[in-house]
Amino acid sequence: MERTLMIVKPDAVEKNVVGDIIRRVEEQGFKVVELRMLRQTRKQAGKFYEVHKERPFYNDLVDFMTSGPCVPMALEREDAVTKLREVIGATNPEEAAEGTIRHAHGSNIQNNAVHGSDSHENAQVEIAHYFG
Ligand code: 3AN
Repeated sequence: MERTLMIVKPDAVEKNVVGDIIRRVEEQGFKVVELRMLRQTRKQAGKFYEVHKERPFYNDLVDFMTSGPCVPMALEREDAVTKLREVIGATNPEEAAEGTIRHAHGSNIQNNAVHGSDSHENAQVEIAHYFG
């Protein structure tokens, strides 16, 4: 069993699709093991996306992630990190495969409905970021 972090981002919370997104991951065999709703401070969101600090979209990304509440959750299943990335789909919703969460609910490359950890190591750091 492995754990990964998913965040339902502010755009998806605003669209009232938190429940649909949780249903989609539960249907794929994930167990929700931690969950909360919070509106992040700029400091929290900035730290979470620190790896993107030098990218041109960093400030807009922090604005977006602090624009409303988000719903981080820790999800557990076998091969969780890789499997969740499949269920979420490509970063750009226009390139995300049919049936993926970003295809269904993403608006654009920034407002793309959900985050999923990209490695086992980052998953552990990201889960600790929200759940200690
Ligand atoms: P992913 O979330 O698919 O792992 P990352 O880690 O490259 O993608 O990017 C983190 C977040 O930064 C994305 N979820 C998205 O919200 C935003 N982002 C990535 N690339 C761009 C871009 N070219 N323009 C605007 N926002 C972006």
